[in-house]
Amino acid sequence: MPIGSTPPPRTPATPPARPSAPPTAGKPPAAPSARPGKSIRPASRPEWLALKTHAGKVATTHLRDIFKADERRGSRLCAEALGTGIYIDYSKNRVTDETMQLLMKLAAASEIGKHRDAMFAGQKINTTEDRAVLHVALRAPRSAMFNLDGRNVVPEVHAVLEQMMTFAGKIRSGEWRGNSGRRIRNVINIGIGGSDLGPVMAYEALKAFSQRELTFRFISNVDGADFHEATRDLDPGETVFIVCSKTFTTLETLTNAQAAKDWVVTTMRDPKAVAKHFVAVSSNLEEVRKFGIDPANMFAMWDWVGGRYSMDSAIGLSTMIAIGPENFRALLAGFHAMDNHFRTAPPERNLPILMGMLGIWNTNFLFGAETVAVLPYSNYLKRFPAYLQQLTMESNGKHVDLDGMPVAFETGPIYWGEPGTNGQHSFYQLIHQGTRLIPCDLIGFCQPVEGSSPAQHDLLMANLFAQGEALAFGKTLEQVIAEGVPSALAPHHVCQGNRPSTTILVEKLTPQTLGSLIALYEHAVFVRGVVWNIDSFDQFGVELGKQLAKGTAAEIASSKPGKSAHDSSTAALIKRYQRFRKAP
Ligand code: G6Q
Repeated sequence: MPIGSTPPPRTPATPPARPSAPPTAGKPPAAPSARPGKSIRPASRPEWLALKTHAGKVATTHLRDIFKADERRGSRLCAEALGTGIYIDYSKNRVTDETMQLLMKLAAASEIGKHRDAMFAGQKINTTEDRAVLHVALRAPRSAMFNLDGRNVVPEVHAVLEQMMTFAGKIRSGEWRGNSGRRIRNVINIGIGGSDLGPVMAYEALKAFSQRELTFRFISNVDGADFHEATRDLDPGETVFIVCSKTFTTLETLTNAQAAKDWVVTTMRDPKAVAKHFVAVSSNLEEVRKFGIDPANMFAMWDWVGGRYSMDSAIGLSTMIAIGPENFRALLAGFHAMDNHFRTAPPERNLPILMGMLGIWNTNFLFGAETVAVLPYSNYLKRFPAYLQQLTMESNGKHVDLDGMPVAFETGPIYWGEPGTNGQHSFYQLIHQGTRLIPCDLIGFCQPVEGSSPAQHDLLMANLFAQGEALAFGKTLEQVIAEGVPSALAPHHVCQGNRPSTTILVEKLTPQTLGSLIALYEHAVFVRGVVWNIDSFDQFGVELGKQLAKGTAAEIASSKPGKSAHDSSTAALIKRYQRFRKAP
């Protein structure tokens, strides 16, 4: 039994066999541009090795026994970030006091504090791209200083915020009119990845705070169906498009922006309509101008903000229009409060460090847990797991370390999830009774959002608490038999328990707490990246896809048969597609 109290099939003291070896696993290739030997290998740290040895002991213990031995565990193994409304209970993780001490030793040896301070100081910690990582400056108060190459970036951040506030105010009040003088009723964000997932997630999460008379839609996919469905029932004369693209070269976004431009110009029979119906968020002024958007209608962003860390930059313009400038400021204040907590709280009470290190424990030591289920008990957070997938997996899905050397352990786990209670009626079965270990993040709120029933909220939260309990303690054979289940069926009813979960309990879902919650995950991802000694801020895998699609698109469009540059499988698939496709 891999998860119950009996010994697991894999010995935690030896690294789990990689189920699907990454390209460089096995015989590591030469790393020409690497800087071998520059930094210590995480897995050879004495603190890492101590955790490995220790994991062997913990593997044979059950949460039932751990809880029985310490009545105060549930109120001891928890922490709160003051001023954020966020409390975490990590007592249902398979850790002992010794585990936590060893994890804190590994955190200290990895110099999390030093790396964190380097990020806040604007040092170029994204070494592969030679860039600073300063998303924390996006939510800093006007009086703060964040220096980049000797220049304080905060005034620029606030200048863009002012520009956003003016524009958002005009759309919300109806002062901004379309080309034919009509009021704007629809706001459509065009963007993909980091220029989409944050805005969609925040809009859904904070819908209760939004101006309900405005319609918000989000177009990301290059699949024309996305554009069609988002616009088919709208009047272009009442619609404004926010084209969000840091680079302003992304195929999907530019294709959709062009489709939007054609739709507006053709329907309104006026090329000048672009000025009233399009704004851009980008760091590429030249491309924005080339596309035909007036630079006065462009909101700047900077290369020191990674796409997946950009929802609190001008990429959040749709969010600001939806919830209003004051609420947007509260969202930023929430991010900032968690930044301050991360910066100042002692490691053993520091939420991002705790969550980051527990993730390391579950991934690298406790049976090599391959995934994390994010289970928000709030329907408003239905896009939160998708948002976290990008944040965590694009950041920490890396196979080489900062020196370019292959890592000798698992890095970023797979994040997935759905809101509770819906998931309870489907995939929770595998979490409770399957053979895999799936640590869960259970996220809940003490108060319902205005308008939803407090009685239903009690039921919702009862489910969250019940799930955490069931995952940890399960149901023994003795209990099953005592319930009168026939002995032949009894094993099927047994839930082993011992499934780890962390409960994140937030006072109420508000713009402020949402900001703090996101920053909590951002910094937990950072902590893991530091321990693994990887670059959490580049994304060359994503860029490969961007490059390849362009060449393939040109080939599909060409009617001339020629020698394909592709492998035989891809070439045959393209040929077959060309035979049956509908030419544009
Ligand atoms: C995020 C990634 C990626 C990026 C999109 C969109 O960290 O780099 O998801 O956000 O590819 O890029 P643009 O904003 O440049 O269009």
